[in-house]
Amino acid sequence: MAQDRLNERIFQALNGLDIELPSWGFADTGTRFGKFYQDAAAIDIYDKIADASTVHALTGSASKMAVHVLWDFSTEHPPSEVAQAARDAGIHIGSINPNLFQDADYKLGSFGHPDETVQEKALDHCLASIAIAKTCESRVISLWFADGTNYPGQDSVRRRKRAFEKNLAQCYAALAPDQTLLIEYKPFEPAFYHTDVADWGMALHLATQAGPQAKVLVDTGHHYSSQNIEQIVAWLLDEGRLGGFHFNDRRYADDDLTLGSIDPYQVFRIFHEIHAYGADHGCPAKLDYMVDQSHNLKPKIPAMIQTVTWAQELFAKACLVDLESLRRHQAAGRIIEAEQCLQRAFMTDVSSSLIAWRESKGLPTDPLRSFRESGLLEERAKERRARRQALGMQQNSAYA
Ligand code: AFD
Ligand code: MN
Ligand code: MN
Repeated sequence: MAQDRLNERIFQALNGLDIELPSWGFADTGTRFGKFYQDAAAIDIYDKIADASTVHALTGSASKMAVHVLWDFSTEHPPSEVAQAARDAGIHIGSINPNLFQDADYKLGSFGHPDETVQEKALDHCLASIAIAKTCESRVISLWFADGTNYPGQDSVRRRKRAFEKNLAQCYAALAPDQTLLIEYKPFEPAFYHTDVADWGMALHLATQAGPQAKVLVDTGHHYSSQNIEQIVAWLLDEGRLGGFHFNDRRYADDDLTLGSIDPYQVFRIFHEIHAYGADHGCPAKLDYMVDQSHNLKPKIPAMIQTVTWAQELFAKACLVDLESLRRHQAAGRIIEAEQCLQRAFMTDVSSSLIAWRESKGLPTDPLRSFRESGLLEERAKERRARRQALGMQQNSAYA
């Protein structure tokens, strides 16, 4: 394909790609075996906004930041103030994430808890989160439930299912006409015998029961290693129930590694399904692309820049699949030729188109290098280290 035709296709695709960053991805995180603190990690919501804004300023494709209600808002930093601070920084608040897993009351679940008063507490928190979304002018409330059990016989799966249906219906009734309720599934962790919303079928059922403004959120790390994620994406697209993604990569479980770091071809195949759907329907699917990653070892801001630029590159490659030839080969059963339509697009070097697109937007041609040369990481590390000392907070570990 001629370079100008390549650029035209890729520019059009990238102009429609906007990836929401997670506020929690900029703060210190760890595993149950410990936390490796980083001097440059965000201390408060305003640091997170500054860091997300930096990623957007350098990549041009990250204009929103997801927030976690309990971690990002407080009486001294209410939603209206945070939302304005985001706008002042050139980004805006994206999805609102209730926290239905940390409170001790949720030990036996939230929406599925055997005690109805705990279910009501969880429901009240979700209703408050929907109100926060309205204050932040956010269209998306994103629900993830840690609910489940650790042992056979611990609780009734069917009772819990019906409790979810009941509580989701009440959440749904509080939505504004322009809001979407995303229901995220996860096969296990922290529950280890059964998780109430464990797979895409359960999430699809709950979304369908709730109504047309409820859709499924596909977290790419929330699948068993052999699962065909692009098949799930194709089904949900075809049902009009794919709400969006939490992007990350995994080697073994919900590892929250950098998108594309383990299996970039799988990300490409997911993006191919989205491009093919858009071509068949004459317009791109309206999806919320979101990152859900926690970088315990990598420096946070560069890791998010790496995530967004990888997503741009794979999204650009996926839009190059020759869909007409692909359909002809599929219809004729020409397996190798059909497969090569994907492989050729995946192997296409799109770097000069990415550079041209970035230049057309006034963006640095190499966002990671530009960040490295900016000195921002060292500057924020120094400023935040001093602030942590003044606040008497945990300093960085030997692995900063
Ligand atoms: C954890 C959960 C889930 C959720 C995220 C943010 O596994 O992915 O979306 O936290 O709450 O990663
Ligand atoms: Mn997630
Ligand atoms: Mn997860």
